[in-house]
Amino acid sequence: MYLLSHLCDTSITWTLFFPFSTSLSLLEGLYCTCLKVLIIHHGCSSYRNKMSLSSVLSAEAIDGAIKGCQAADSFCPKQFFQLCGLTKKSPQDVKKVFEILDNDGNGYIERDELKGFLQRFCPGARALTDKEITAFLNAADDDSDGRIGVDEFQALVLS
Ligand SMILES: [Ca+2]
Ligand SMILES: [Ca+2]
Repeated sequence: MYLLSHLCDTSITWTLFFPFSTSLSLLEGLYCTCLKVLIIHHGCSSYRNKMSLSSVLSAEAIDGAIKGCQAADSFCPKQFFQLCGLTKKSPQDVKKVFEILDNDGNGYIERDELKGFLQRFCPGARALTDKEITAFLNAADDDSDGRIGVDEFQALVLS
């Protein structure tokens, strides 16, 4: 990937230095290559985002936490965070997990994102029930705006 982007940068520099000796089709080709590299880069960064959960938590701990709340309405956020090992992590690591759970990246975890909470940890896990989502919000939503901010999430996990 580095090699590709390096190559792309070199091509841009090259066309800047020799703008008139380069044929239009070659420029178009380079433009397409750069676009492709950008697309590949973008794809990789979202892939990295998805992967960083396992860089914070071990697969075994996540598995244990998911197994601990398999039955509907048995999910307890505090217990889940303890079992998956997040309560022992740094505020920065907790923030990383928050950013993964904030699927649309608007800075808050909302009800619909809480519904797929377990699935962010394990794709095959069940959805949270309405009752569990409400209990989750009640436990975390200190300013009562109906969503969980990063401070509220860190406080819930680390307190
Ligand atoms: Ca969100
Ligand atoms: Ca809130």
